Amino acid sequence: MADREGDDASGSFRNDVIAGLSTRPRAIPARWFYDERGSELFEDITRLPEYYPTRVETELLRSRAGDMAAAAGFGRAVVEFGSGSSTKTPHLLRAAQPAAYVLIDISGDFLRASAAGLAERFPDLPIHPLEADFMRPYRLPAAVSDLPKLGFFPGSTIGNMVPRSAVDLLRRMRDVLGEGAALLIGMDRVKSPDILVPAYDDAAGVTAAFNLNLLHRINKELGGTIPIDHFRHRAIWNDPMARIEMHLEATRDVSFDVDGRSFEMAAGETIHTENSHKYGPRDARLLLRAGGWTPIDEWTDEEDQFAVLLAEA
Ligand code: AVJ
Repeated sequence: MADREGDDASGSFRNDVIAGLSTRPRAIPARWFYDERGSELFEDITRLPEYYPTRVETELLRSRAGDMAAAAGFGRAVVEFGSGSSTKTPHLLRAAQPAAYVLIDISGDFLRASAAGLAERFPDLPIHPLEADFMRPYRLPAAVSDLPKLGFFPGSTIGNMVPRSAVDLLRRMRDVLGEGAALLIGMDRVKSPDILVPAYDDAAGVTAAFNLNLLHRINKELGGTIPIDHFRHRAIWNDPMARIEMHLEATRDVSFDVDGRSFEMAAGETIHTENSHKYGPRDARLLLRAGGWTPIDEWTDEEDQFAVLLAEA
C-alpha cells in the first residue's frame, strides 16, 4: 500500500513488482531481495568491513547474552522471528536455557536448514520450525502454549518497516507471545552519514550487487527485459525520516517489459527498494511503547552503534 511505502504485508512477487513499477514514486518491497542469490549476497554484506550492524550485534550477544537472559528470565520458550542466525542465536540459546525454541520464517528452505543446524548444536532442545509470514496472522505451536515466551528479533529487521508497520508488527508479536512475554530486539542507532552511507554503499560493490540482483530476479522470474546495465545502486541518508534508503536509478531513459506490461523510466528516475530506519535511544523506547511493550533494559557497544533492547508485554 502506498501509505506504507511498499513494506506492508503484500501479495505475490509479480503483483508487488507490477504495482511497484506502476506507482510514483516507484517502490518494490525489500522482502523480494532474498532469493537464493540475494540471500548469499546478504551473507556477504554481513562480512563487509563497512557493514558494522551484524558484527556489533553479534559481539553484543556473545558478550552480554548472560545478562540479557538473566534480565528476561531463564527457561522460557524462545520465539525467533526470521530464519535464525547461526552466529547470533546460539549465544542466546546457551544463555537463556530455554524450554523450547520456535523459529518463524516465510522461507521453508531456510527454516529447515536453520532448524537442522541448531538441532545438532542443541540436541536436548525441543525445536519447532514454523513456516509463516510473521506480518500476517498465525498461531504458535500448541507444544509451547503454556510456556512463558521470550521473543527474539535481532538484525535490526524492524528497521525495514516504516514506523506504522513496525508498530503493527510489535503489537502482533505481543498478541502472539501472550501475557508476561518478554522481547529482545536489535535496533540500529542513528549515527553519522559518514558511517551509515558506506555501510550501504561499500567499496567492493557487494551491496550494489545485492540491490541490482532484484532486477535480475525480475528478468528471470517475470520474463522481464530490464536493461540492468543502465541502472545503478544508490544509498542515501534521509535525515528527516532517519533512514537509509536504497534505490535503483536509471542512468539513461529506459523502456522495458515485465510480465507483458511496458514501463518507461527517465534518466535519473529511481525505484525505491529498501528503507533501513535508525533509532536513537529515546526513539527506540518510544517505538516499543507505541507497539505495546514496556522497555526494561538495553545493551549497546562502547560507541553506541547498535542496541539490543529488552521489553516486557
Ligand atoms: C537485514 C534489513 C537489517 O537494513 O541493514 C543490508 C538489509 N540492506 N544492506 C539492513 C541490508 C543492505 C539489512 N537488514
